[in-house]
Amino acid sequence: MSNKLVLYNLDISPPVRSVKIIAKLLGLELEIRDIDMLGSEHLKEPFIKINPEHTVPTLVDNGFVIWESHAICAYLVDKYAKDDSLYPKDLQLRARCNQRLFFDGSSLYMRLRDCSYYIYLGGKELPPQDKIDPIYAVYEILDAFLASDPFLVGENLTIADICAAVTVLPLEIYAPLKADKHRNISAWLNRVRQTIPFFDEMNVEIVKRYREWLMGIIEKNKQNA
Ligand SMILES: N[C@@H](CCC(=O)N[C@@H](CS)C(=O)NCC(=O)O)C(=O)O
Repeated sequence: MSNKLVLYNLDISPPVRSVKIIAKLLGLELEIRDIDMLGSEHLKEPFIKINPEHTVPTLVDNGFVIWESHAICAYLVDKYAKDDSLYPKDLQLRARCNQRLFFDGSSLYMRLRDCSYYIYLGGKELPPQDKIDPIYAVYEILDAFLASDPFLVGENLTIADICAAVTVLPLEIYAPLKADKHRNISAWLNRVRQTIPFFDEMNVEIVKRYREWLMGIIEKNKQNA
């Protein structure tokens, strides 16, 4: 493969990790370019010229720019996978996969973002119950999706499983899964881990560091009060 794939990166970002996992599954080499968000590099040129929405992940494939992790994952599989199992071409399977991807982006990830921004914007403790309840409400839906199938789109792992699982891990910082209520989610997470041998390696330590970093921000916010 002669194309150079450039990925604008932030290690703690779950959507970036989904892209990295899918690229690794596809055997793609990425040139990683870190974006210093604490230094607001994402809000300045040249990054803003590449992606006016100023988000990571952003991928550049031989001059073609695409951002929004779910769109990137779909593009990478469509372009580079040897078969369509990670993002089925069958119309109804693809529609279901898209539905689960949009569910991740609009429901799971937005709740994570909401809690994290609560801390970034000065929270002196973990987010209050009115931010936690919506996470448990969305876990119920995810658990129901997984009641009849091993993966989110039936029998096989797709990009929807990867994106959603990568979001659930840091969501657990705020709302741990409950053994009695979220059995399907827990079993699915184990299945995703078993199916992708490097899944834990690419997630566990960084989520731990993310949690410690958040706790550090809470401590600083308390001192600045
Ligand atoms: N739905 C987007 C979310 C991307 C996103 O919000 N990324 C964060 C980092 S985790 C970011 O770039 N934030 C900077 C900003 O929104 O200005 C995706 O899946 O790519």
